[in-house]
Amino acid sequence: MQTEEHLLPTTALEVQAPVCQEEEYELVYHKPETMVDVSMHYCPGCAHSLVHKLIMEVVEDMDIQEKTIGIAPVGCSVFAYDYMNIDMQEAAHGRACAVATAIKRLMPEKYVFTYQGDGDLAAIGIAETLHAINRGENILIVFMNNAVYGMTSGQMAPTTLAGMKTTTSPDGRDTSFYGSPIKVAELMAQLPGAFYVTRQAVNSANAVRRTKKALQHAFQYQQLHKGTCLVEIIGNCPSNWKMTPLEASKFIDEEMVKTFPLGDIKLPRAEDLKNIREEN
Ligand SMILES: Cc1ncc(C[n+]2csc(CCOP(=O)(O)OP(=O)(O)O)c2C)c(N)n1
Ligand code: SF4
Ligand SMILES: [Mg+2]
Repeated sequence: MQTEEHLLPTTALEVQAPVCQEEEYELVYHKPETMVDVSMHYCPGCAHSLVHKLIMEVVEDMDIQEKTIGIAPVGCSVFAYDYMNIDMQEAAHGRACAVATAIKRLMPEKYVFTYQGDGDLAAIGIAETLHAINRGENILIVFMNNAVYGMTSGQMAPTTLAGMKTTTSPDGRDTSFYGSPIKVAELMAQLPGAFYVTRQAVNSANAVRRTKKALQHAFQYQQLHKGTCLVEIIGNCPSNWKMTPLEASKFIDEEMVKTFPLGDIKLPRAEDLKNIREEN
């Protein structure tokens, strides 16, 4: 009896698969060694995963894995400590800046950063954040602003846009009743302890590159002990915004940036940057 192989046309059997040599390929992507090699729990297209990677790329590029301590928040990114392969400490909701203050004061040679959402930082944690920056704590605050409480199913946050529908503002945020969205970066930049404040996004390739640059600068500035760095990042929440990731990216360009314009808000003075050293 004939096998299926015998029934195949001979030409199909003669086609040789190309032999690929690894060195012929250009490496265009690698997962930083500073990340744990596990799947993340985030929804598809969520900005949290991308920003985790950017932070960990900077830590890898600067070769400071052993010297970096991150503070994880409460919110969708509560498990950041499972993904970032560095020393991490979980903080209660809103308390990351207070925890970071203690760690940095005890170990001033470490690079210390908090990673916080807008519910965490701008609602329950706004007092801790403001006081830490006012004191000029030498920490980096990475502030993920996605305009909702993502983890708890999309309630209105202090940063929810005027008119934006959320589960607790089903007719759209009425600013005469709830107040206007808080512009955290502009507010905090007023404080004397703020050294570097910028607002970036990650909804396009260029925006991702700029965000990585901002994070790089903020980590380097920590060597100077001259105050707090705040990198606000306009994130997204496709699930609670009820959009596809592509629609969410468009929404950022068309709506979010009207309230939260991107760019540097407070830059260090040139004379303050003289003593930055290359870590690697
Ligand atoms: C003291 C306290 N209050 C409230 C909660 C409930 N809670 C958990 S996550 C969250 C909001 C998180 O939103 P955000 O910080 O914006 O993070 P996202 O999930 O959007 O990334 C709240 C209110 C809690 N865990 N602890
Ligand atoms: S609920 Fe929103 S913020 Fe949370 S993981 Fe999903 S998309 Fe990201
Ligand atoms: Mg949020």
